[in-house]
Amino acid sequence: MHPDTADSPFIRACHRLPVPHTPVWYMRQAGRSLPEYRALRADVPMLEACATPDLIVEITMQPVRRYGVDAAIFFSDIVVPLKAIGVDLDIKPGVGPVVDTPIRDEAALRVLRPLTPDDVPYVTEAVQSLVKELGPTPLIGFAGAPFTLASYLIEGGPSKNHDHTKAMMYGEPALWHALMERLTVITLSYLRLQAEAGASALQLFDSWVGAVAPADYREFVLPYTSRLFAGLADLNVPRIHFGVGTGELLGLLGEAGADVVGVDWRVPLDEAARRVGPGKALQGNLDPAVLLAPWDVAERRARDVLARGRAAEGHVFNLGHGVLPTTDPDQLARLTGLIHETAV
Ligand code: 1CP
Repeated sequence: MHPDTADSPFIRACHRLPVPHTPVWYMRQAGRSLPEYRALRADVPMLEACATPDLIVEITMQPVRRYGVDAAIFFSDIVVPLKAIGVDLDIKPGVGPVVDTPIRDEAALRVLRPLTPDDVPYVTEAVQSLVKELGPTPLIGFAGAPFTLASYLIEGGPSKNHDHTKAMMYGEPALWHALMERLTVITLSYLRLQAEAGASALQLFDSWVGAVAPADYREFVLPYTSRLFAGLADLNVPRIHFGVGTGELLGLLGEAGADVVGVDWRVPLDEAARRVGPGKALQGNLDPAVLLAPWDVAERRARDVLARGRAAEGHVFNLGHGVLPTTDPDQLARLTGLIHETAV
């Protein structure tokens, strides 16, 4: 980790310390909304790009150069560690992760062996290069959370209702817990190696966990997310916990033990602060689709997010989910300027 990142607005906000301006970065800031990204990726499949250190570094840097955001997010995907241990999967353009043989029984679990740094040398190498190149700008490492990874593995690809996933969770709880256990071991090693290589913060993406009810979250998911955050505590890097549609789960996400809770656009930040409880910073939560409207509309909405964010003990400005591919990069440039210029 670069010594100056500790004093950056992003890391300070995560620790709920005073900041000169509200820090801002965007989920999927590196990706299809950027022409320079599309040019680099034109002839390179997604998973090949994710295993090529020079490309990882360049794509991670693109939005930092263009927008001057307060943090970089490591360019990769949540399925990269699964691919690295031998799960037969691919990322299909326009679809997302697709698993050749979905995991639906005990025998299929065997492929989910523990991950070691030797499985992902390109991740360690790219993190180390990025930390040098970024200087005082923090690098966020990340992983998919066990529930969200389980959904891709069980369904075999993106899913609207997570039917097979919930069928296993409710109908074969022993198999479910064995799968979550293995994914927790993999995810913990993967996050730790990114921090040990120099990442300044870690974000756990539980994008699809909003599909479960609070009581089921407590029984089937919380034991694993709690263990993950506890297993990262000694690293002394801020831990961010993100999900979509998690309004009813915000209290439980707070309980899971992260330093920062991500909030999508469905719950205003002042109400989210109440639901998450004390001792946490919040990250969010402008609706990404607002950036498709004219700037004056986006500006008004962004100012409202900033104002409500003051109810939180620390606030990292972000969108409620990833940048939509059709977003005009100039909107994100204007938004970044607005966040930086607004008095805290
Ligand atoms: O062809 C392409 O350009 C592939 C599109 C793409 C990109 C740019 C995918 C496939 N993944 C990514 C990069 C990516 N994925 C990042 C990059 C860093 C950044 O944020 O700038 C990150 C953090 C992810 C993480 C990720 N992948 C999540 C969690 C975040 C989220 O958006 O909720 C999830 C759910 C995935 C799965 C995935 N990978 C790709 C797609 C299209 C999807 C979603 C598919 C679905 O709807 O289920």
